[in-house]
Order: sequence, then C-alpha cells, then structure tokens
Amino acid sequence: MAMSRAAAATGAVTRRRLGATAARSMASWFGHVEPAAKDPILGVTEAFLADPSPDKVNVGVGAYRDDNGKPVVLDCVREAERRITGNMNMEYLPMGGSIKMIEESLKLAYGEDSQFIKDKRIAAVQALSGTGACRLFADFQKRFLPDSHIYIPTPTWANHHNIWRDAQVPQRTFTYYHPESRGLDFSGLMDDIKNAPDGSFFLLHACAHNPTGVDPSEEQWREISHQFKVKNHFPFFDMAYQGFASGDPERDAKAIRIFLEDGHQIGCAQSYAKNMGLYGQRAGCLSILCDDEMQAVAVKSQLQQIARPMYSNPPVHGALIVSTILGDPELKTLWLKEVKGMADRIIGMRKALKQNLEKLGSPMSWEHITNQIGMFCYSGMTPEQVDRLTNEFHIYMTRNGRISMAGVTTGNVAYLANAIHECHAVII
Ligand code: KET
Repeated sequence: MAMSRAAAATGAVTRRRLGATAARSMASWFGHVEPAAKDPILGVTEAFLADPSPDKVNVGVGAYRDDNGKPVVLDCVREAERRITGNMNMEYLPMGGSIKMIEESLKLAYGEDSQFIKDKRIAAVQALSGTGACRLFADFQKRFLPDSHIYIPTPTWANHHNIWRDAQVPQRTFTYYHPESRGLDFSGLMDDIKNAPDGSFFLLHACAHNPTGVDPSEEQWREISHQFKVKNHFPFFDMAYQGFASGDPERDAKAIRIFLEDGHQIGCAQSYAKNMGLYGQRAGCLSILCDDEMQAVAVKSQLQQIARPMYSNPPVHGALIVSTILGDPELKTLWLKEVKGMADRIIGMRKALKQNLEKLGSPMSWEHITNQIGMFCYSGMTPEQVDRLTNEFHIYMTRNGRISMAGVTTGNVAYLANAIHECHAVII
C-alpha cells in the first residue's frame, strides 16, 4: 500500500533524528547474516552442475536415472497427465489435501483391506512430499508432546536432523550401522531400544535405509516391534523408498505391517518422489494411526491447523497424478511394473560395479555392494577419499561415502569402478 505523504515525511524526520550510526545499521539489516553451510546432499548437485568436465558423474542425490543417465518420467505418469489435462480446475485443495490421494496412499502403506482404514482410525493429510510429511509430524510432536525427544538412527538421511531441529524437538541417536561388517548392528540397536526411556519416539526407515542400504530382516523387525511394545515406544516410519528395496511396494511395507499386526500405533511419512519419479511435484502423505475415529478426526484437524499458516494447502497436480495412477487398476499395474524396472536396473548396476571392482584386482571385499538394498551403496570410503574422487575424477557423491546407485549406468560403471579402485582399494 502506498504511504501517505505525511507519513513518508515523518519517516524521513525520524531517520534524520536517529543519526548516522542507526542509519548505517538500518542500511544493513542483514549484514550479520553469514552464508549457510552447503547442504550435504543437494550441495553435491550444485557442484556437479558447475563442473564443465565431460567425464563428470553424479552419484550424489538419490534421484533415479535411466541407463543413459537421464531423468525418467514414468509411462504411467505420462498417461495420468494425459488423462488429467483439460479435465482439472486449479481450485485450492482442502487444507488436508486430496481425499482421493490420501485414500490411495493409506492403502499402499497399511494394506488394501486394512481394518484401520475401514474403522477410520487413521488421521492423514497430503504433505509436501516426504520431507513435508516428516516436518508436519515433528511440529505435531512438539505441539502435543512438548517434552518428548526423537531417537534417530546413526547414520541417517542428513535432513532428518534439520527437520526435528527446526521443529525444536530434542534429538537422541540410536545405534544402527555396524561399520566393520557393513551391515546392521542388531544387538547395539536392541540395546538402545531397551535403554531408551519408556514411551520414546523413534524414527525408523521403513525400507531401503538411507544412507546405508541396510535393512533389518523380517525376523529382526519382529524382534524390534516386540521390544517397542515392551517399552511402549512410538514408531515413526519414514517411507521414502517404498518399492525401491525389493521392487514390490507391498513387500517393502512389511516392517509397517509387522508393527500394525503387533498392535502399535504408528506414524508414517510417504513420498512419491522416488517410486513415482515425482520429485519436483512434492507429493506425499503423513498418517497417524489413532485409538479410534474420534481421535483421528481431532488429530487430522490439528495437522491441518499446522499446515494452514505454513503453506495453507498442498499442491494439486502431483496429487492428481498419484490418485489417477493408484485409482485405476490398469495404470497401477503399469506403475508396479515400472517400479520393479527401476529397482531391477539398480540391482543390475550393483552387480556390475562389484564385478568391475573385482576385475581390477581389488583385494577388498565388495560383497556389501550387492548385499545392501535400495538406492544407495554405503561404500565405506572416507571423506578424504571422496574428495579425491571428486577432484581427480569428477565423480560427485556425498562425503559420507554414499553412492547413489540410481546414477550408475552401463556407460559410467567401469569409469566409476576404476576411480574407486584408485582412491580407495589401494589405500586401505
Ligand atoms: N526420507 C528419506 C529417508 C530420504 O532419503 C528422502 C530424500 C526424503 C525423506 C525426502 O524426499 P522428498 O523428496 O521430500 O519426498 N532423499 C534424497 C533427496 C534429498 O536429500 O532431498 C537423498 O537422500 O538424496
């Protein structure tokens, strides 16, 4: 709104009276703002894009690429878009998002015939992809259980720390990975579950743990679930890779189903970034299983109230794509085939990377490359070795040694293996 002339004049007088010092500080409102640290994952993409080398390889961000290294739009998504075009309006979605998309998401996570869905016991809202779902939950946790903590696995997706930090929920960590075996530290994990105060919140990766690619076995999940019951802990599942672990979304929901069978109340963050390739559409869902329908209505209304001043309501296009695909048996079948295709290509690249390293005469064991699952291989390389890979070979990856297998292709796998061999295998 334009300022009246009188008000502008008063402002000018006030500024003169404040004197030179105040004027200087007014001129630099943000002079004290230091540049933020680079994001450990998305910062890698920025560095990759800035590198002019024709040899460069990006195995940083967990984003699927085809065998030519190109981003993929799934056929089911293209078909859904074709059906949507000209058929939609641009109205706001409700604060909680698309009801249809939420219904379909719940079926994926909780099971097609879930009694919890029938009993309307699940409070769920469409979220800004997996990140937004986690953030909404963290804010909800802070608001309604202000004294609670969140237990986060070591290691985890770096952004988990930021999300719960910004929601002002204090964090603790629990043991997860066993560096020597490059597998799960199951006894350490169980000890930490037992030693946490009763009724603690735990963040669990539902499948395809990021960054390690190491998941508990079904039997181990059962033991974890049992111990959660004994301790009355709350499991919050981040499910960003449903379908990417085994190639089958139903199988990848197994951990959640075990917890449900055991009578836990759970929270779940779902993302369609990876499994539908909808990265930039920000399509996801947050759900919380409640005691009964009345509680679910209350919880949902509170989640909406958290969303309203933050972004008001979620975007419509990605939600429509999701509900169109999952709501149509033919498109859903196509989607399942395409998810499996992506998972299989990654599994193939794991084998190829391992074989290439062995062919080079690497004396080390590379079994973990094929034992680990999902998008990532947690290579065991040190930050210094990763720096060498980047500086000498133009290979971009996170400094924790994580390789996004989704960025490995028939064309770059030999180059990658050779560089790893140079920087890693011979040093240790
Ligand atoms: N949880 C996990 C475990 C995860 O790896 C990601 C993304 C997300 C949630 C969030 O995804 P969203 O796009 O908000 O649905 N991970 C990859 C991308 C990123 O860091 O943003 C990654 O680890 O490379």
